[in-house]
Amino acid sequence: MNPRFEETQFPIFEQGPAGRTEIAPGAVHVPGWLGPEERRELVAACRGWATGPVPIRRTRLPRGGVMSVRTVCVGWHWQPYRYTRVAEDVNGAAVAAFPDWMVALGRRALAAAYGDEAAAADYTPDTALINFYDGEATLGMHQDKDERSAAPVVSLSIGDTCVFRFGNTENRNRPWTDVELASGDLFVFGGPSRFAYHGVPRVRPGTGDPATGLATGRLNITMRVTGLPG
Ligand code: MD6
Ligand code: FE
Repeated sequence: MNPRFEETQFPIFEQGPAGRTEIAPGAVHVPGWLGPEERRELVAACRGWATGPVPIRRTRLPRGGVMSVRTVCVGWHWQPYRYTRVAEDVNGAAVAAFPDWMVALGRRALAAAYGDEAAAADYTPDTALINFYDGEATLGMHQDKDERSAAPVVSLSIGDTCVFRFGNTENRNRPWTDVELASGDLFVFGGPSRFAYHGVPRVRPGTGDPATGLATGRLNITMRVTGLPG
């Protein structure tokens, strides 16, 4: 087939409409959105951030628990339940800068999910949480509400497939929809779904693609707009 077929038929989407699923209003799943080269580049970039200036670690929770997911941040450092420039709860270092190429990637992701080029051009994420899941790691149902902005969250997954549980905006219980997020998938959370509860009840070890450079586990990158000054 003409390799430019999708581009010429559906100029505003990076995949044809069949490649996007609206899970709820404003919540869009685009399977396989990241190409092989982009997956490798993201894995390499995340490996770099994992070593410093603030090393990847399990986030401590205020009541004494520890998250099973390992996290490193860029742009702003997240700890429950606020953003700072300095990681007081880790080593006191300032987090790595949010790179311009990631702003561009976030804009392309928004355009692919919503097909709204104007909204995409306006989107300027300033922080990303990078989560690494081993085979046992899970993430409880939560809302992303520490940002002072209702701009969408862009989520990229690489490596092992997980079950992503997408709930409602009222509480952490049903109704929810379970979505399989596989390597290369894009998920965008915005509009009426921006404050929906969501979580990761399980990953599926051994389902990833080692060609990304990630032999085991799952990498998830969520870009956000903090709404914080400078
Ligand atoms: C994850 N992601 O997929 C965890 N939050 O590993 C999130 O918590 C998340 O994927 C907001 C929007 C998209 C997400
Ligand atoms: Fe979240």
